[in-house]
Amino acid sequence: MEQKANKLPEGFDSLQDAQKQKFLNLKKLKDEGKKVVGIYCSYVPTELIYAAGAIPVSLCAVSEKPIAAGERDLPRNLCPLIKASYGHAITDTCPFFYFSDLIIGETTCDGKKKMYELLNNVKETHVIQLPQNNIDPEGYPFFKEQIIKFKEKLEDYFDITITEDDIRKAIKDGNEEKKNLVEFFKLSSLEPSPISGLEQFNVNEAFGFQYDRKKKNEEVKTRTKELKDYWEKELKGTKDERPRILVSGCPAGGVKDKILKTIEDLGGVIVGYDSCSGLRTYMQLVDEDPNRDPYEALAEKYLGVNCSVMSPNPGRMKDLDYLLDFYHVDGVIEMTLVACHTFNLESYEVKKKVESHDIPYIHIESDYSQNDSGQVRTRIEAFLEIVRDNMQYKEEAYN
Ligand code: BJ8
Repeated sequence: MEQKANKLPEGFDSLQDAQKQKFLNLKKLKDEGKKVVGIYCSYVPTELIYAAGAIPVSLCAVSEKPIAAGERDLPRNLCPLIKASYGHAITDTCPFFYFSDLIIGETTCDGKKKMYELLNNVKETHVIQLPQNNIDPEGYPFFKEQIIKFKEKLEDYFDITITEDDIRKAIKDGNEEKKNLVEFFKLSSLEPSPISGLEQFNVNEAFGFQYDRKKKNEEVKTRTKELKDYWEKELKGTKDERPRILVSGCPAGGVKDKILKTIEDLGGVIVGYDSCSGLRTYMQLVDEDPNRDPYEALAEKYLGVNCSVMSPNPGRMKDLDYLLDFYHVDGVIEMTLVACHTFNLESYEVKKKVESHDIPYIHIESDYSQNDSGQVRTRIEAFLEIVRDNMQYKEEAYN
């Protein structure tokens, strides 16, 4: 049956060209009858959304524009990511929110979970309850039950049945995608890195808006191969003096230019991310053992996301040990968003961990505005000098 074409939202004309294209791709799928589910977090098992025949889209907002609208209902001293996400929703200026049939929230930080209560007045929002940490074994059966409830919500809402086979297939496809992305994120462990961290961030973001999973896998593999070949032919055996930086902390989409671009403009190279934007998110696969309960396997994978909302959160420190060595990191810049209490508090432990590797560390707390861009630039510039001095000192000491 032919589907009725969907309307364009009012704010469509003001979108950037790349945004328009992503949106038009999604609109085409909606016009063909595809269902869309909006999500905000790495704890949401997207396998179930695919198993429901729907497309998951990430709704975390990265623009300063909708914040003023968000502050009409939300307190001003809240994280910009939450205010911008909510502001977009109430002003209907996020094309992806506009086309989402259902929204999935999760009880991560206090700000997000309370925001979801209000968001439910704008569009139906189902909230997945998370345990407080991922080290207490009792959390896993609890989270497994939440995953089953999430599946039942999708079945009810879309009036469908999701079979175990659907879920197992989605797990298999998801693992394939994760493996390809891991290879892509491994590229920057090469010396010199064949890709800038900003480009890596942008490419990963663009992959997120490729809704055809087969095509996406092909694109990831092709781009990885191109870069690997480039390294073999042009870079292998050459020396790169740029400090290798790991960016840690909150999602960085809203401070991409202010922080990520500045690091690289000032002569650093971002080689990895200890955040929801990098290797860490894709490293753990979902167990495909046919004898294993798939909900249990999903619970194990997704509770393994070592976000600062977990308390305590020793897994992040283990991830850091791995990432610092794997990417041969020279310096760590931790970026936290203003009013993100969990990441801001955890920065104390991150600093200790990084410095135990004899690697310089700096913590920059910022928001989506440009008010502090001069100050941020000066701090990054000074930090890179410290990192360079440390690199030189180590080279002299060990050679
Ligand atoms: S798994 S990082 S996507 S919660 S909204 S916690 S910045 S105060 S986004 Fe996140 Fe999931 Fe964790 Fe990743 Fe802080 Fe702001 Fe809360 Fe935030």
